[in-house]
Amino acid sequence: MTKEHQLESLDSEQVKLLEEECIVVNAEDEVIGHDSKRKCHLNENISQGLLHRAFSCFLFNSKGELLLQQRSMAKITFPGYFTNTCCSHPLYCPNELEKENFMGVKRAAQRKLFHELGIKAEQVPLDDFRFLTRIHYKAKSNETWGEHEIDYILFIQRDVEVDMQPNEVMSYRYVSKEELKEILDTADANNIVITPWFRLIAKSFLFKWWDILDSLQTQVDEHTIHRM
Ligand code: DMA
Ligand code: MN
Repeated sequence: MTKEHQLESLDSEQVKLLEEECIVVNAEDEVIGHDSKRKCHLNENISQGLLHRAFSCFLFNSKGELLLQQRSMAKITFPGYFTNTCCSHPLYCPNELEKENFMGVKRAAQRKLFHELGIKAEQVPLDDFRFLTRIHYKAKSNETWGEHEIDYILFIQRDVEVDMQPNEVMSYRYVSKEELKEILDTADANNIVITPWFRLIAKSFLFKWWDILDSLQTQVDEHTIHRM
């Protein structure tokens, strides 16, 4: 199948979003340019080293449960996969490029929590997001599409109202630590798929930070980029 044919069979709303302008970075997360979401996610460019900036947001309610989502089947990368609350990319615009206090990625997270899950901005104030660290990872979704990102990990604890957007999200649920461990351990047997970045973060940082949601400021690491 040619690339043109593959594009024709993709969801039209998701194809429009491929025109978004992502922030292109080097391995030290310095901005070196910008390119379309489409170009940034084609394996043929990733194999040449193209790398972009992203965020992964983890939202907890006041009971300390984590909001999980299952990606819609319309998503071009990792359709139907279970993952953390919300992921996407800060865009190449002054608002979302701002480095000070991680404002750029926080604004992107606020924008996408609304776009994917209908969570209103006033329920997730920018100052409530905690930046924790950055990871650098690469993962193929299929032969054509994949991820290669410097991913900013953001936590937030707020009770919110969810009104999911079905083109983005197939389902969502809150889970306790024990429930999430069970989901991760039994995924293969139950034929459910978990996004590679969520698996990486769950293996490394998630549970230790989940234990101390009230004192995350002690965990902030502005300097390290974890290569995973
Ligand atoms: C991209 O997420 C970001 C990470 C950390 C994988 P995504 O594919 O959900 O982005 P978008 O919602 O913009 O398509
Ligand atoms: Mn990406």
